[in-house]
Amino acid sequence: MESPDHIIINGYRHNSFEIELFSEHDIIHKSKTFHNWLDKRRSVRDFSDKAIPKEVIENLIKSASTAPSGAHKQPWTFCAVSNPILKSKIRKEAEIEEKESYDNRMSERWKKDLEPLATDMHKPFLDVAPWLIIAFKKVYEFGDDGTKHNNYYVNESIGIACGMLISAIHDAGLVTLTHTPSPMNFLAKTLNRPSNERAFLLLPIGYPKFPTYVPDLKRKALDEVAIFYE
Ligand code: IYR
Repeated sequence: MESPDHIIINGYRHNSFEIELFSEHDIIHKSKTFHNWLDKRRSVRDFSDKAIPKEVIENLIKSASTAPSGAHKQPWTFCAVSNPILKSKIRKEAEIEEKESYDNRMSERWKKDLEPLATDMHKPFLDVAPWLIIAFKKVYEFGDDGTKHNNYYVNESIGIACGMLISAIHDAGLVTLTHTPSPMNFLAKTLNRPSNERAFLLLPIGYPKFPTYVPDLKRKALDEVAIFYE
């Protein structure tokens, strides 16, 4: 007997959804292959200025926007900046905040923890990378009458979307960095965002500079990050 292509629940249409069912052998292989590939991702701070077509950035943002979100509100706006004047302005503003952070806001312990990464207040990648994506979270939406409606699980939702964006960037053969100049409220002003949006994460995107150097970091082993209750 054939299943209907949709049913009505609570008065709303629910479409039939099909996902290909793989054998146990295949799911072991697929999950292993995915991990091997994802494990090759590294945060990169040195970018090539080689151009990236806008279409690539559009596809990356479309991938990020497939993320699950609280009540499917998709509470995010991704601002993609390639304009060199705007990138320079963002760099200048970010470096003002970073200087203050490194000089006065961050604890000695924090700076010590960052030593292996060799970061400092200088952020040349904000000029050099061909694109910057700034993810804004939408804390609330405006109703038709101008009333404000809070969104749900906003941090979780945009965090997941950014994780998917990072995976999509890696899959495209490009590199990125999760940059969080702090405080980052200057970004809403510079990019002219409405009052319901707050900057969440800034991701420069491009090819890496060649040769590329990244810190010699190890990832935690499975038994350090997982506990099984069987
Ligand atoms: N936002 C600063 C400092 C910084 C903080 C953490 I936690 C990092 O993992 C890396 C950097 C900067 O971008 O330099």
